Amino acid sequence: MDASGIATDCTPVRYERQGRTGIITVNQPPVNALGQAVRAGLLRALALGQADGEADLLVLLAAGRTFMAGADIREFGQAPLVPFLSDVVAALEASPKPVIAVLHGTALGGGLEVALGCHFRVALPGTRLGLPEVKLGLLPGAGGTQRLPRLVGPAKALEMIVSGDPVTAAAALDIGLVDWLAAEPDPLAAGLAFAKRVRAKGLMPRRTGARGDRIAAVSPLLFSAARDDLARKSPHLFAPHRCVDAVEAACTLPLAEGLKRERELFLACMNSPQRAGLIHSFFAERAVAKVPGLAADATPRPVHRVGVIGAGTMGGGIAMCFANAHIPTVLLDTTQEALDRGLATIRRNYQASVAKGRLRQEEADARLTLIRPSLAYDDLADADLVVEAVFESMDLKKQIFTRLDQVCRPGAILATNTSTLDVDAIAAVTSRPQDVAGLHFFSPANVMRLLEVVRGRETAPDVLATAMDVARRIGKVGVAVGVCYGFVGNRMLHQRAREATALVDEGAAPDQVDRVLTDFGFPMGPFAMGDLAGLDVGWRIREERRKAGDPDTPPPGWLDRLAEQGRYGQKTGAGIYRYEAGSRTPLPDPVTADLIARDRAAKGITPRAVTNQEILERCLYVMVNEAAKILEEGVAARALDVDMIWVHGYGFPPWRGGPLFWADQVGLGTILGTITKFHQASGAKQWQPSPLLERLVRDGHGFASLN
Ligand code: T1G
Repeated sequence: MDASGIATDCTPVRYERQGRTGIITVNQPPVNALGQAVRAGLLRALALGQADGEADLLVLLAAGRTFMAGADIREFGQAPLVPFLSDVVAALEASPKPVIAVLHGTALGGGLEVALGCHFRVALPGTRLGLPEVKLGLLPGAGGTQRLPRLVGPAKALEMIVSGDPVTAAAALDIGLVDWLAAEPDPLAAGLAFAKRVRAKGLMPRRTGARGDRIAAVSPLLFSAARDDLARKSPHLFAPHRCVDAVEAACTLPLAEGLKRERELFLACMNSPQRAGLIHSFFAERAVAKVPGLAADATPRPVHRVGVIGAGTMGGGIAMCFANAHIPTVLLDTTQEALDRGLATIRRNYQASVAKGRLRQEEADARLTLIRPSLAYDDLADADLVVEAVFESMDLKKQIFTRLDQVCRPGAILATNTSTLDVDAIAAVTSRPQDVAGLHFFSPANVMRLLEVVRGRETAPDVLATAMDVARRIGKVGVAVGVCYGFVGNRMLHQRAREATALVDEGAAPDQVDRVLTDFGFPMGPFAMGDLAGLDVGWRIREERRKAGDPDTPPPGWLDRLAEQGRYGQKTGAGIYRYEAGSRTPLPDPVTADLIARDRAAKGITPRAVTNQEILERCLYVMVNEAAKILEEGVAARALDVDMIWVHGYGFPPWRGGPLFWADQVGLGTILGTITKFHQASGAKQWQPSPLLERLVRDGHGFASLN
């Protein structure tokens, strides 16, 4: 009990009074998520505030780095716990005493809905406000779809709720979402200052739910246009369409019925497999940063200066990653012409961002100055980390690492961006294999979020910790993997590509295979992807592997014939598909169909009709089987690591959670049965069922048991 004689501790929510202002403080680290204890604490603290005869108004704020950042996502999928958040919001709105919410950090989801139930809203500098529920396969379920339109109008509300993107404090003031931008950085000082204003003006509670002016006579065209837009942009997603339904209800129903409609739509989203997939992706993306078995005392080494070798597409993109994180970077190549070309590409990329309003000119210029071109290895002498990004030649990489070993200071980390080659073999040419790792970026390196962090046999724990920390600093989803051909992502991709090509050999058309995978939710299918990456890339790798006598690499087929004719894909205007001038839309090409037919004839294959279901099973189940083998070998530590590699590196639909989360939803017994059938029919190695998969099925477990 404090001096005021008021019970002050409703942990994790506290009530106290300063003068005539009741203060409700939420304190539930790390983000003040609105779990059951916080919701119950809020109701108790609110009741204390109402009962406190000395308090004529209330201020609601949060301790720590942010106002409430939403409902507690960990509660989802479990039996709902009272009090419901919507009841807390309703109680705040019904308060006879004015309630002022003071927002700082990230006022998101249920946190912003709590603020919408308050009568006034104050934002501190730097605050971001949003309703990101749609990104979790949900919609604002505590009145946000009904109150936000009443405050900012249905058009702005639709934009915020359907996109899930936050707005800045200044933008929130502009649209009427907040009433005042506080100057001071302290929530309590801001709240007390605004309370004085409310008192001075004699303002009474302004209940958002009671407002009707902004939702009167809204044209139905607003919602039909939103639905048309969604049909084009995200036909697969369930939640965004429900968001439109909910906001439409705000404009067509009284509040009580609108809230009921919102609840129905929220539960429909909660029960959708897409919600499960997106929430798995949310937590998995954070879990991958915690590498199992990495000693807690493995402290990252300081990385203040970086070197990148190779000013080509990958090297230039990688240099941009570091410059974007304000890390000075030396970009090294062998000729001035290569450097000039690389810098010109980087400059073009930055200017394109400026032109799209994504980057201020001065920021683009500052980043460009952080990239210093060089022809001299000596310029890498004081680098803390060097990333080699030259083309896939083991001989060349060994030469480079031999040179780096001579030039770089002791303790510098030497990383290779190889996508398939043996990191241990590269490390072995140096006197410091413990300082060598793989940093496998994905093209375009400055855009794709995935970074496979490859730990070699001798990579030191603190080197792995440093690489994971660098991934975080440059905004990547770093996933630790072991050494094998193709590591995790490309090893699985290789199996999918082989099945896709075999399906065409047997009678499917490339565009049929691609359409099955885009209908599944991939942004593009394997053949359109091949045309984008360049058919010459795979062709050269297959040629190298044929020369090395690899039994796994099939003799040249129609894909090789296309590359031999210089049909590399988009970059040459034709590959598997043809492309009209200036267009990137893949169009079936009779030249390819003819090559396929001739190739089948040469192999004695009579083409057959291939079903879409067979295409889906053969392309995806072969990946699941390969992933199980990868887990068995310890090349990936957890199923969620594999999921995040595919979601962030290969466009696996995030609402499906990743290949292994999806496999659990399909049912491992079903998948194993089909794999066994394919193995019996073909005897092919890739269809040999993984013993791990067989064990999971036998024990009645899913891949989730390996997280
Ligand atoms: N619930 C539970 N845990 C959460 C959480 C949440 N809402 N948000 C973050 N965490 C955990 C996270 O897992 C991590 O845990 C730690 O907090 C730090 O997070 C009814 C239904 C707020 C911008 O979608 O966007 O409200 O790994 O690493 O980079 O209508 O977290 O340390 O163990 O991300 O500084 C809506 C989700 C929920 C916001 C901070 N709200 N969170 O980013 O830290 S649904 C959201 C974020 C809802 C209502 C609906 C970010 C952040 P650990 P972090 P950060």
